[in-house]
Amino acid sequence: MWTEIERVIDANQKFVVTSHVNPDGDSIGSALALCEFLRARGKEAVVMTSDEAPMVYRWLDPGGDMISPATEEDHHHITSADAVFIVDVNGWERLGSIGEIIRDAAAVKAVIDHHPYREEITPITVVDTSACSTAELIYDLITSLGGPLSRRAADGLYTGILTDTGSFRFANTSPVAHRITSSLLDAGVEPATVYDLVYNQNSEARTRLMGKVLSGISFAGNGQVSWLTVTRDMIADAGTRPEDTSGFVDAAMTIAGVEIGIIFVEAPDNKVRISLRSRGNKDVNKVASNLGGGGHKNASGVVFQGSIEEAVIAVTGEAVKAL
Ligand SMILES: [Mn+2]
Repeated sequence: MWTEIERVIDANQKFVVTSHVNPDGDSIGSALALCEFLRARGKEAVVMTSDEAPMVYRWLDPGGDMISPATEEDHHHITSADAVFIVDVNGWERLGSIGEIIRDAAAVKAVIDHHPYREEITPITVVDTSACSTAELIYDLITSLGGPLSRRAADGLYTGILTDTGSFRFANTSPVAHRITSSLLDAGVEPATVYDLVYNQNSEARTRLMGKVLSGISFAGNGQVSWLTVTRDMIADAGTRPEDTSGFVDAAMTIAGVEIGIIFVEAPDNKVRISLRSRGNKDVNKVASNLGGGGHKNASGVVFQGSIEEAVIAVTGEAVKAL
């Protein structure tokens, strides 16, 4: 599986490792672990992303040398690189502003991902949708090539598996994921510390906003659809930002009997950002697709043009039909 990737590593000296827009635990953890591995092999390597990495993942980069967000002055890393590794994504448009620079660069490109195949960026592509995370694939790469697996790389890979499996709750939590996790603990990862650093970092303001949002929860379809609404005023009054609502939708899914949970977040220009979650066979990808959005069966999103009231009517109507 790794023959071609190994050839790319052996044949080149200067590397850029990049990933998708809106970086998450898996994209950042995987990219940093791969970068660490390349450096341990005597290569020059740097991690670069179009969008800024969330604060909760900054501890994975104690040297602060991850370039995130990348500006125009950083593009020379790409134009002068021998090879670019693209991880946790396999579509050009999901690479953001640096996608075009990478496309035009002379560097060899290689993709390592676990998302369903979208388009060919390069013939050197390893996509395995059976992997719980890209971190699982990077772990396999590092160990298949004989290491080394440093403590820092292990922290990145553990963070990737932790976040992409929803803290070992989602259906992708496989025996392989647990076996790799076991090796990562052997390499020194401290699970309680990582969990605190990633998840127990809410601000007081976000927690108060969450209280307000949760107290307004509504239901349809005999209690099988629940939804939360967040107006721009609520976000501003709490002294928070729209991204502080991330994760709120999961609270809607903790209620017994709820099959589909939805959050409506009012955005500028008469738009509403909507996230949907579902259990089992309830397909919220279909709900989102019918309204011009998309995603996976159990997690999807839509940007709705209209008021929050109009969005609630349209989306909950589709959600009830999907029960
Ligand atoms: Mn991932």
